[in-house]
Amino acid sequence: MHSETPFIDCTSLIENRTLLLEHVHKNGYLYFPALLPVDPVIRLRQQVFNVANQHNLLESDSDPIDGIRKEGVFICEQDGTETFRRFYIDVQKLRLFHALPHHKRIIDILEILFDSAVFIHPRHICHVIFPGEYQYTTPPHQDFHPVRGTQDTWTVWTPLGDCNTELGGLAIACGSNRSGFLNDNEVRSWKILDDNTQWVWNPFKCGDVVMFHSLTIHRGRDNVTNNRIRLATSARYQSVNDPIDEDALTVHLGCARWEELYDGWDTSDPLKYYWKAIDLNVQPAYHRRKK
Ligand SMILES: O=C(O)CCC(=O)C(=O)O
Repeated sequence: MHSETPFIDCTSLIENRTLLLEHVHKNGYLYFPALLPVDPVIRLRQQVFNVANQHNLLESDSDPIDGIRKEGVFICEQDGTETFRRFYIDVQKLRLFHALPHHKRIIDILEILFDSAVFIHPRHICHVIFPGEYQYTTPPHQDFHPVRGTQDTWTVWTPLGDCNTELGGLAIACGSNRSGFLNDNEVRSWKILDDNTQWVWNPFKCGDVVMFHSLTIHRGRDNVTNNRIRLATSARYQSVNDPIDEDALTVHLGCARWEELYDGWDTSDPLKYYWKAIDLNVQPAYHRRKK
């Protein structure tokens, strides 16, 4: 059990860039309770769980919005099963999943933070966390390792629904951004995280949002419920002027091509390929260069 203190509410800092930057430098995160209106967040929750239901992952006599997993069913991003892949592609096809990270309330804050126009990476993640099997709980990590491009990339983590102690959620190692870029294996294995690490976490309400720097160490918390699935999304943002890794412009996990995801969307939907109209400094994919 790790000691945790609650997030500091940063709402009052939004109008003052100097205070915002001070908080960011010291803590590595920004926490905004009730930043987003509940309606689109709940609608996305409903849509993702409807997809889960179509894939036979939910208890048959339950209401999909409650996210009750079918007894004995467990899937996760790392398990490499066809069941997960098929489900995840259908989640990635949801237009709202790609539209919600563009919400004005998020972009307005990041514009102040970056002091420039914001570029929204199109590669979004849906965190679908089944209960149990804690070996798959997301270990501590820095997002710069998978994301690359500029270190001044920020992640916005949005729980799709209320998230209590049992459901878990996201915890942040307060101030870990100040340690610089660390050896990924040593972070993931907890080797360089001692007992003095100050973890921040508190229960989340639907509409709350946590933002953190790409060097800030964070982790998922175990979902210790009997049968409830935890849902969250994470999206990444940077100044439009900074370099971006070309893989950040692909679909998460490479599970599909954009053409496949866009198949059922309106032909003239402006959200399709929006990044192609922006003059970006795209770098060759770091992880493919390494292979
Ligand atoms: O939602 C989770 O369980 C983990 C999320 C996470 O690690 C991330 O957004 O990078």
